[in-house]
Amino acid sequence: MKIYDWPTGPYPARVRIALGEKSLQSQVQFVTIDLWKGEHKQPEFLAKNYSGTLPVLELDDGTFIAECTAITEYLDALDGAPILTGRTAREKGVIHMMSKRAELELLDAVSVYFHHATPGLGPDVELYQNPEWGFRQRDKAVRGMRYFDGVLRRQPFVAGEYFSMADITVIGGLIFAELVELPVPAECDALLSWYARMQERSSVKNRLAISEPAAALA
Ligand code: GTS
Repeated sequence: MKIYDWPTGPYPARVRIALGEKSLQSQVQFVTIDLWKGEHKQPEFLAKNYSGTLPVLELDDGTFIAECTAITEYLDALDGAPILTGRTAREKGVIHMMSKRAELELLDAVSVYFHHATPGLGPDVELYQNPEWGFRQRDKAVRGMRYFDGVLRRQPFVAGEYFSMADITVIGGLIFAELVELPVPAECDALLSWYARMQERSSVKNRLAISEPAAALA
């Protein structure tokens, strides 16, 4: 399998964490697409993913799978023992709902803030910006942080009792928030202590190391 990504990107982080959780790192070859040069908007890449976003998984039969949720579902199903996307119908429904909510209320909102109300990827890549929309989405993201803080006051993980894709999506949101210097409100102590715990997981800690050549890791 190949994964096209930008190693430090928050969305790519989601798939890198999923690979770590499933111990699939050695089965993937990474191809870097330079976001800052706009390589993801060039026809060669758009032919792989119409949306012009990263990451994209390419299977050995030439199938391309984009969208972090879809890639995670694929990776999780490979060994017939899903641990990230739910084992029962109930788990699958709740995890999907919470992951979608983490995209809508947090991660995608931070992303819109970055692309619209900050210089984003620079003038050559950001061809249309709407700062007012960006700032609204920034405020939405902070509201999302408060929502997930409330969730994590009641349960240890975003979708309940187990680590899942929904945790990974919130982690992606907080990685992006750090990059754009959007702090989690100090009173969101449940979210902050959950995030400190998440950063101790090896899949999260080692997500950048997994695409380095073996020699560089020695
Ligand atoms: N819905 C997509 C998914 O879940 O995979 C969104 C993917 C996405 O926005 N990826 C970012 C991207 O390609 C990568 S990163 O910002 O996290 O590194 N952004 C570039 C752009 O121009 O939108």
